[in-house]
Amino acid sequence: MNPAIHLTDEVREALRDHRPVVALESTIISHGMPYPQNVEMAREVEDIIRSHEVVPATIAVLDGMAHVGLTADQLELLASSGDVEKASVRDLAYVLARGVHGATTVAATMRLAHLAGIRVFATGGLGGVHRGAAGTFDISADLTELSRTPVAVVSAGVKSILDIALTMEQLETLSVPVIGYATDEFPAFYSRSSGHRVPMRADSPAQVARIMHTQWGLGITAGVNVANPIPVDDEVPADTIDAIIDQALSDMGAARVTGKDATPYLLARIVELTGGDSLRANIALVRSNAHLAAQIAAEYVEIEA
Ligand code: PSU
Ligand code: MN
Repeated sequence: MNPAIHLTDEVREALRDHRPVVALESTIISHGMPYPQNVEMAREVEDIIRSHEVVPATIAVLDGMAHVGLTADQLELLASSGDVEKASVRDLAYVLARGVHGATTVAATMRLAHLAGIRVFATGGLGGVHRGAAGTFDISADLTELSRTPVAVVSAGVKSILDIALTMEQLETLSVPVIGYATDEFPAFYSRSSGHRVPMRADSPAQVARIMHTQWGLGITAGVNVANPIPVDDEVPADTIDAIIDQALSDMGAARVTGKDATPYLLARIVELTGGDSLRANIALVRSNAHLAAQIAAEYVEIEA
């Protein structure tokens, strides 16, 4: 194993014994939600994964070491310290070499999970093609990473801070299977429907695991995106959230926020503008994704056995 990557005993032993493990990202903790809801969410998601007898592995860079599996104190630090850099794959070497803390995005978490031998990853929302990308070229490296790293990412679709149609097109170009979980429609994060169809559908964790195993058996190294709609009871009505997202985007333009600060700015602004309703929905969908990812990981190790 790479000397810059530290696995907890729990994660190392599970992987050695071919027991299921689910990776979790840390940008969602440090830059995606306010304190203390962020650390409560992080702990709860780990508990959900354990309730399926699956080992959770939250991933982050601490003092220049990539950690796969974190202690309670380390989760607390990521959630509460202002001193954690947002680290996508571009930034990984830079945070590691300087010995600082980095919260890993979907892209960087996929890469480290893959290096550790983990196949399944649960999160909330993927990055994608931003609205206005034709002018700004702002397309998340999450999509690049999905095109080249064989990890299945369970998410709730993408929120409409992104251009959903262009994100779907880009995923097709990058040869990333997008599997609707028990749905024919690509979910829009806060709502179950986006008006865009998914190209594929699975109705059980075993079906998802079968697609993963088949794809990687062919030597196709792309990841897989499992699009799991937010539970019905937790949905935020589309027209409510759309107006708020438009407001947040226009505030971002006025504040001249660009680059890696764009997504964290928008997420925080949406929480403010909804008075916390968006945060409750966000936490609910992460929980639901954790349940599904744990079940997929359990099925996947059965197939590999
Ligand atoms: N979308 C969310 N919550 C998040 C993110 C996206 O609803 O926390 C985070 C994830 O870590 C994702 C990253 O990988 O933002 C994408 O950032 P960027 O657009 O800069 O690639
Ligand atoms: Mn970007």
